Formats: sequence, C-alpha cells, structure tokens
Amino acid sequence: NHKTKGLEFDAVVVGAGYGGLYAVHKLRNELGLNVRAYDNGSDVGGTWYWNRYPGALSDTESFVYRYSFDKELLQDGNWKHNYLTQPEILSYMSDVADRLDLRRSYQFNTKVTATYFNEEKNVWEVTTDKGETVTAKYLVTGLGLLSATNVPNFKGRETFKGEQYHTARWPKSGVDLKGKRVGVIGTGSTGVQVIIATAPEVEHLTVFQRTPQYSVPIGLKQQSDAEKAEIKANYEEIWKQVKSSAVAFGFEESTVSAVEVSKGEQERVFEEAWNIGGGFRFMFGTFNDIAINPEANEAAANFIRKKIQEIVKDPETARKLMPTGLYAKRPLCDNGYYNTFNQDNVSLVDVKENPIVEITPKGVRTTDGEYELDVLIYATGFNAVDGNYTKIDMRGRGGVTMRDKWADGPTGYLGMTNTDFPNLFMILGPNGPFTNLPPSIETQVEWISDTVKYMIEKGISTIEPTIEAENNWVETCRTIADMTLFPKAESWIFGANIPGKKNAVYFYMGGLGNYRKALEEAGYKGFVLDSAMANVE
Ligand code: FAD
Ligand code: NA7
Repeated sequence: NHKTKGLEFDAVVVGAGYGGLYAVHKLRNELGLNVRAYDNGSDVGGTWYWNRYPGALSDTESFVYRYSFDKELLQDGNWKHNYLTQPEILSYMSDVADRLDLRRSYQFNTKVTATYFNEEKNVWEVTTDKGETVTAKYLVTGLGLLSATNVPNFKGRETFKGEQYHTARWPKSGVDLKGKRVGVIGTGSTGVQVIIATAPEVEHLTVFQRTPQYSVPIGLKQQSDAEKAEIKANYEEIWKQVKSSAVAFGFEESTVSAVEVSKGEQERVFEEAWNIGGGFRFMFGTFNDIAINPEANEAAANFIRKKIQEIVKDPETARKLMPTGLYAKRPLCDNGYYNTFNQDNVSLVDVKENPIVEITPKGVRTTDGEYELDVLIYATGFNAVDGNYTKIDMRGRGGVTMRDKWADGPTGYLGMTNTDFPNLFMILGPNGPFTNLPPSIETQVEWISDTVKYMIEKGISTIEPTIEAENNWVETCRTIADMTLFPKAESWIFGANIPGKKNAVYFYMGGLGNYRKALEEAGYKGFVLDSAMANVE
C-alpha cells in the first residue's frame, strides 16, 4: 500500500465557500480527522470568490449573512451597511479561513473530476484534474447551489470581437467599462445589480430583458456602531429566531393573511415594507399568503406594478418593464433598478418581443436589428443545485452514476444524502432548505459532523438512506412546494431556466425551523448503517 501512502484521508471536502470551509473546521479542527479539501478557485470564498461583477451585494442583511457558530467571531464582526458588498464578504471569509487555519487543508486551482465509491474498501476514490487520486471514508461536497454558470448557447457567441463575461466569472483585475457601449443579457438578481452599478459609468447600456421582474427597494443604509452593538448584544436571541423561522432572514414572518384585511391596510403594509426594503421581507414579512394565495399574490404584484408606473418616465419603457405573471420567483430587491431606466444612456430591449437571433462580431442581433457593443455581460444565471454535481463523474454502489440516478431530477434525503452513495454528504444538495443560506449551511454541516462522529464512536463503516426514506422526503418536498405558487413561475428554483433541464422539486420549502425539526425527528431511522468490518485487506 506504500504507493498511496499520504493520499488516504479520513475525509475529502470539495468547495471553499461557506459550506466547505465550515465542514473542514468541524471535521478537522473538532473531530481531529485527516482532511483534504479542494476548490477550483485560487482561494477561499466560493460564490464570493467568483462573483466580482460591479454592484455584487448580498440581499440577506449583514447581521445574518455570516456564521453563527463562533461567538467571538460574531462579536468581532464588522460591516458598513445593512447589506454586504462582495469584497466585504470575501474578506470576511478570508479572515475566517485565517482564524481557523483552514487554507492548509486545501488544494486550490484543483477541480474534482470523478468520485467512485469502492465497495470492497468502503472508501471514496476522488480524482482531480491534476491527475491525482486520493481516498477518503467520507466525502463532503459543498459544490454550491448557484455556482455552475449558465451561458445560453447563442449562435455566433465566439465571433464577438469585443469583451464578453459571465457575471460569475468576472476577472479579478476588473473590467474598464468607462465610455464603453455595454450590453447586459439577463435581469435576474445579478442583472439588476450589474445594471444599476454600471449605468453611471458606461457610455451606453443596452439591457436585453426576456422576462420583466418584480423588484422592491433593498433599503441600503449605513449601520452605526450603536446599531451594531445592539445587534451583537442580542445575537443569542437573533440566531434563535433565525433558526426557528421559515426563511431565516432575520425578520419576523407575518402571520396575517392579505386577503383578510382591507385594501387600505394592504396598501399601508406594502408601503411600509417598500420603505424598509428587502425582497424576502416584502414577500414574507408583509402577509403570510403572498407566496401561496393567488389573490394575495396579485395584491403584492399590483402594488409593485403601480410603483414601476410611477418611477419610470418613458411610457414605452415602463410598459416593457411591467411584469404580468405571478410574483413567485426568488423575490428581488435593488438599489434603484427601475429608476436607472430614466437615465438617457440606458435603453431596454425586450427579447421576448424581439428575440436574440445571434451574437455578431459587433454585438447582438435581435429580430429588430443589430446592437453594437464593446462589452457584453451575461447575467444569465446558473444551472442551480445539481449543476456542479452532474459535471463530476460520480459513481456509487454497483457503478451507478449520479447523472443516471438524477436523470428525472436530482434528489437528496434530507437534502444531504443519497441511496447507493454511502458516506456522501452534500451541503445544500437537492431537496434542502430554501432560505437565507448560512444558517441552513451550518445546520447541515453540524448534522454531517455529528453523524460522522456517531459513526466513528459506534464503529459504523457506511451510512446511506433507504430508498423509501429518500422517496418519502422527495414526496414531502413536492407536497410542500405544490402548496406554494413557486412551481407556477419559471425560474431556477424549479430548473426552468435551463433548456432541457427537468422541471423538478429542488428544494424543501417548509422553512428552516421545520427542517431542523425534521432532522431531529428523523434521527437515523431512514438510514442503513452498516457496521460490518470494513477495510479488511
Ligand atoms: P459556494 O459558495 O458556491 O462554493 C462552492 C465552491 O465549490 C465554489 O468555489 C466552486 O468553484 C467549488 N466547486 C464546485 N465544484 C467543484 C469541483 N468539482 N471541484 C472543485 N471545486 C468545486 N445567498 C443568501 O443566502 N443570501 C444572499 O444574499 C445571496 N446572494 C447571492 C448573490 C449571488 C450573486 C450569488 C451567485 C449567490 C448568492 N447567494 C446568496 C447564494 C450563495 O451561493 C450562498 O449564500 C452561499 O455562498 C453558498 O455557499 P456554498 O459553500 O454552499 O457554495
Ligand atoms: P437568474 O435569476 O436565473 O436570472 C437570469 C436572467 O437571465 C433572467 O433574467 C433570464 O430571463 C435571463 N436569461 C437566461 N437565459 C436567457 C436567454 N437565453 N436569453 C435571454 N435572457 C436569458 O440568475 P441570477 O444570476 O440573476 O440570480 C440567481 C440567483 O443568484 C439569485 O436568485 C440570487 O439568489 C443569487 P428569464 O427570466 O429566464 O426569462
């Protein structure tokens, strides 16, 4: 066995975002395991390493877009505004990595390309693009749920003579947009941010919009030292509330139905939320049925439409910006989106009316003409949730591949485990919670490390869910999702943004509080724990 000496690990962790970093800390620093970790980026940060586009900002408030596990870290925390910029988050994560000495476990610039489960030895064989194969008893994947980029396959994309970037592959050195003719394709959360940030500096900005969006103000403001001190003094209560709430965004979700109050009261509540700011707050903090009752949903949608009408001066632009369908994608918020279209150098192209035909050497050609550009920005989103999994050749028992297993849509028992893939633990895997993510990530990583600890203590060599447990969980996720309006809107939440992708249930929409209860109640009942002697040579 000498050849592989030094390449046998207790655990391999993939990813250096919030998930992977915390997993390395728990498994290595707390359980004392021998851990090897990988990320294809050159440093820690995950989402916040990659998304360096102008205007990149959290839409979770600063005080809860962070780890809660370390009291000192919470007390040392500092931020300027009530939302965090990408550089601030990246620097926070870098500090965490220093503090917990996490970087030494990582091989950066390294992509995991294959993971095979060796049934004789009960170990994972993990292969990288550097040609190395290591083994590990436990494989923990924090591959990111909004991480595999989606670049639509427009005809002629490679012929464009200017510069073109996906927002999540923005060059570290930045891009000089001053005085340039810039085009942005996509008006999701990312598009909205990049449009607002670039409009003031470019010569001309052309926005290619396929579907108009409902967006509310984010309510960006400075946070004083006194406000931060108060937050810090109350952190224990704050996290208790966050972890027992539904969306975990740090506000109380409403318990009042929109359809049971008067129109006047609806207006008052929406106006108040509009003035405070925050997309999730607008959807879940105003009334408890915006995301489930079509009538309540329409009341909220109508309120936002009226605001668009008021803000946007040119009637034709206002018409194009006006969403008509359900308000049931991930709720957006922005720092002046609709108002940006009042700037003379910003124009809006509706590519549903006039579809993109091709990318030309000079720019973008739609059915109504050619738009000449120096820079083209793809804010076209991600192949969410399973996008990075299906890029890896993952094989479980009997050589079953994850790609085949997930052909009809990805699944994960409790959002973390899979039949035929023993000792694979996915952070934010399919059918996990739909929330502000750091508290859900912590919940999962803590469950994973507790489980590994339990296995070590009890001499258990493998753990994997039963097919019944997995199917029941997926069914639970489907039932909950069908109680909401989200499946009726086309977005990445149900896989609708990727041509050919199966429309499936990718999330547990029962909220973090209920998810935590479900984990507790499930225990290890739905799992097969194999304590037969492993690693017999
Ligand atoms: P990530 O941070 O995505 O990290 C995954 C890492 O794994 C990446 O570095 C990736 O390159 C690496 N990786 C993947 N596959 C491989 C492989 N095969 N080999 C090696 N490395 C690999 N969430 C919120 O809750 N609030 C917000 O305000 C918010 N804003 C967001 C804004 C943007 C622009 C985006 C894109 C996402 C946002 N999110 C937000 C979601 C965000 O992704 C999560 O909050 C969180 O950062 C996810 O952490 P993670 O560790 O699970 O994954
Ligand atoms: P999103 O929310 O998936 O938005 C992608 C945008 O790109 C959206 O406006 C799409 O229009 C548009 N798009 C995608 N493909 C095309 C094609 N082929 N032609 C024209 N327009 C296209 O991604 P984001 O990065 O903004 O946000 C993802 C999440 O990351 C966000 O929710 C936060 O959690 C962070 P569509 O609406 O599909 O018609």
